[in-house]
Amino acid sequence: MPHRPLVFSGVQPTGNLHLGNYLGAIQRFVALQDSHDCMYCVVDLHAITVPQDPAELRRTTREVAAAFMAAGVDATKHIIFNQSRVSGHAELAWIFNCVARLGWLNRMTQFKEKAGKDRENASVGLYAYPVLMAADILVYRATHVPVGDDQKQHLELARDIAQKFNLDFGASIAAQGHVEHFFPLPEPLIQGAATRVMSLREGAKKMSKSDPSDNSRINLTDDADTIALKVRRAKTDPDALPSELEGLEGRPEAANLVGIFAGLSGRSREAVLGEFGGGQFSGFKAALADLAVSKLAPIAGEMKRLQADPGHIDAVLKDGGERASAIAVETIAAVKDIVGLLR
Ligand code: AQP
Repeated sequence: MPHRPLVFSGVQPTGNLHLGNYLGAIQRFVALQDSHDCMYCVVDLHAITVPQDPAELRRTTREVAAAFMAAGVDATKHIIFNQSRVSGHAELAWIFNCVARLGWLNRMTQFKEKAGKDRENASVGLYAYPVLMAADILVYRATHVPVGDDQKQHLELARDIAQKFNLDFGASIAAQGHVEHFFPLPEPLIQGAATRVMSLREGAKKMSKSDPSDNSRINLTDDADTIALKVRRAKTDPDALPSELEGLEGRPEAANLVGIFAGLSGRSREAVLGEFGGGQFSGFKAALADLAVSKLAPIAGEMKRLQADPGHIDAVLKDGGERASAIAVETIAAVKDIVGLLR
């Protein structure tokens, strides 16, 4: 029996939500809600893999929930919640820690990038992060995961963990009367024209929350003037825009801005070049600034409105957490029986 389609994804409450998070993830969340049941999680347990100020963590957790709602996720039809409310994430992560292999985790490039040279001093949590991510998805037996391109490797690991669990416990899964593939192999949905938005200052670097330069990213909280200014100041090269995609090769900054335009407008990059190819960047940037302001400024305004009432956001997260828990406890009970843990 195939698994019921269910979408799950998460965003870390680590501050400075940006255009990359929007185009790679949050915009997709909104698009999927008409065709799927969706669960969108503020992954606060992932955030604490690096040090966080407790008061700031509470604020940014509410901010990410506000961003989901402001972008258009309907919290009454779907589930918005914060990860730490549902203990099943951490419980399943421990069991998956015992399924995943060290060699698999040693290959994770994000750990290498984030731990940097000071690897010995990184938290164990940062190293085990992808295992918790597998648990986040599989505790709901979710089938589809909309993410940016940078999460592809972690999704592959989640699939490997699901597959190994299904194989290792195959006999017990059958004896307990479950479907043969107890866990689905979750499919990454890496879609759209901008699955990897790059820094506005350096076309080879991913747009990121932790970049010290605020001009490197458009924050989801930026007002209209700031958005327009950052687009106008975005790094470009002296040549005109090409009319064909091949002309963007070796021009990362130009490629990035064309991808952002396509992502925000819902058009293909070819169509964008069809309209602006041959023209100077100044004209293209003016159109991009208008587009970015028209799409993002209303989200920033709505986020501000929602954040003025933290009690409402907390009520949404509590309600979402209760509905998520109801699904997770069933999976955890079944997993305990399969593994042989008395309950
Ligand atoms: N630049 C990006 N382009 C497209 N998608 C992106 N995502 C992140 N950056 C880009 C996607 O946003 C979702 C949430 O990401 P996250 O907050 O959980 O973690 P992250 O990838 O670590 O975010 P940052 O901005 O890169 O943070 P730092 O600076 O801490 O490294 C994910 O689906 C992600 O793919």
